[in-house]
Amino acid sequence: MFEAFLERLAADVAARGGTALTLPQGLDAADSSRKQGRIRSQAWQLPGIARLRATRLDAGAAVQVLNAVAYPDHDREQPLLGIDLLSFGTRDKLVAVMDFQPLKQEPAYLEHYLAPLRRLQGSYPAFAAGEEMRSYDANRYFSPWLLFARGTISTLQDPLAAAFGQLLDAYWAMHDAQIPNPALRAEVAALQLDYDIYSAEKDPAHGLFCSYFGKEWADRFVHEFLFPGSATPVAVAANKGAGR
Ligand code: BLA
Repeated sequence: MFEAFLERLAADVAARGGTALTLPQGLDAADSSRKQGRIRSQAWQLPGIARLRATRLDAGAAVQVLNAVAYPDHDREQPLLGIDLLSFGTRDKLVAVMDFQPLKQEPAYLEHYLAPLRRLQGSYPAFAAGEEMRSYDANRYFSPWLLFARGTISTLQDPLAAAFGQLLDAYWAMHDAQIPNPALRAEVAALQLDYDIYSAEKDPAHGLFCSYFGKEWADRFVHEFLFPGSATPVAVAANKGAGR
């Protein structure tokens, strides 16, 4: 089911004039030597978006994933687009998170950028049940109106398919309404860097990557592809300072 979602995302990227970015050697695809599983990733640049990345993990009925993040150009302080969809077929379990991930938590910022997401959440009660976060801090780079559910595939798959398309439409509409401001560059760059460092530290997927593709590949994937800001010298120095 997530393959159709990825196709929809890729079609939107193409319609917006996106161009493919080159991935670090060996991170565009990997096959598990331990269990049945294949991971594939792509990234694009498009007008106003410095980097949109997307990953599909296909491990048959055990687990299916679509994960994607859009990083706007630094002259835009708008939220990142964040998507994390996981389905565990053998357990009839689905976890879906879709958000406009805010760089700031100030009420004026949230009201300005998140009104469309708030409306969308209002139309999908299944994704507005206040599902609890265990590894992330819900107040850091997540919005109060994110679409988030853990439940069965049978109950969530139809609303998810409908909500996914509407989420993309809403994100592009918000994106198109922004006027870039070069004065924002330094601040937005610093906030996006912090997002990468924080996300690399908290991402609950590392264990899953290790179990399929080994620790060495998993570490590279997290720091060089998913959250490349977490591999910059400033991030490495910060982590050393924190004793990690
Ligand atoms: C949760 N994401 C999870 C979990 C896994 C992944 C295994 C735990 C499942 C659970 O909580 O029930 C898996 N994350 C992945 C995989 C990739 C990944 C396979 O990045 C592969 C690329 N996570 C994101 C983004 C968002 C996000 C962009 O990467 C934003 C929408 C959210 N994932 C997110 C949240 C949870 C989650 C909020 C619940 C974690 C928690 O309870 O704190």
